[in-house]
Amino acid sequence: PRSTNDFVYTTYHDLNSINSFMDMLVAENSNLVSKIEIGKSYEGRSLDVLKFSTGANRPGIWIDTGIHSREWITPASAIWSAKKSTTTKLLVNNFPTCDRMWRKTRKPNPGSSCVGVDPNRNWEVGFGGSGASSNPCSQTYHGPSIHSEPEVKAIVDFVKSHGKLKAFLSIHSYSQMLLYPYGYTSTPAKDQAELHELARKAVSELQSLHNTAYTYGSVITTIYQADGITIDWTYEQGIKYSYTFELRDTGRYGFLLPADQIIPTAEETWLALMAIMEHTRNN
Ligand code: ING
Ligand code: ZN
Repeated sequence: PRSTNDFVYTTYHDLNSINSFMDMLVAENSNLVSKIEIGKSYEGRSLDVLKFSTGANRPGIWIDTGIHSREWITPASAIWSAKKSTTTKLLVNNFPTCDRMWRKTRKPNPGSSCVGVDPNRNWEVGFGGSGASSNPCSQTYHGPSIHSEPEVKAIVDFVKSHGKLKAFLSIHSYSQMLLYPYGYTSTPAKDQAELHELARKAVSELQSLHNTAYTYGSVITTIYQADGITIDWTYEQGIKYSYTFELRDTGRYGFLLPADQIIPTAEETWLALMAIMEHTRNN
């Protein structure tokens, strides 16, 4: 494609194609969109943030997708939302094509033949607790130390240096859930009532489009104890509106969600994102 108008939103794309989408979007909307390289992955790929901004020193909203590589629907939705944002804010990441079900980072583990760390167990808050594994072969291996993964450290540095993020939305798949802190403790977050009510509203907006049902609540009460997760760290950094989405579906296709569900998923998710962004702006 020569422009983001020709880009095919109804299929899953490889990293090259996603990178060229980002560059085209920046070129076409240079007054709104810019690309910031916040670091490099273990395998040396750039970690790029698309920044949607109309003025300096404004508060911001972070959205990450594809931090777990096999969750393909999440960058696909983000691409659609990034395009949509240029006409009415989001981020993409990479995925290896060699193992479609890969989840973790790519860094080798010394002394083990198993590769990678779970980037959703590598964060400081609750690091190393029982809701993560110390076994390098586990899908939820927390890694050798806090923020050991370059992909996690890059986001940590970005969040700290930005200093004004008001919302942090970390998009995963699958299970159709909207989750807020905490995962590491059953002590309710101090903003639990507000986070819960906003989740209810966002989920009801989402369901209004295609009748897709979401459950919602804190991570620990809705799924399971999970230690060292992204949103517990961002919440304790003072980013009140820290949420994780688990997009479609509930298991029929799981990570292998058919491409004909990209647009409906993106469209319904957009409504929930708007509800959270509006509330963030007004509070
Ligand atoms: N599931 C999440 C996982 O990392 C989750 C569930 C979400 C845990 C948010 C903690 C916080 O186990 C997926 N699909 O990655
Ligand atoms: Zn995930």
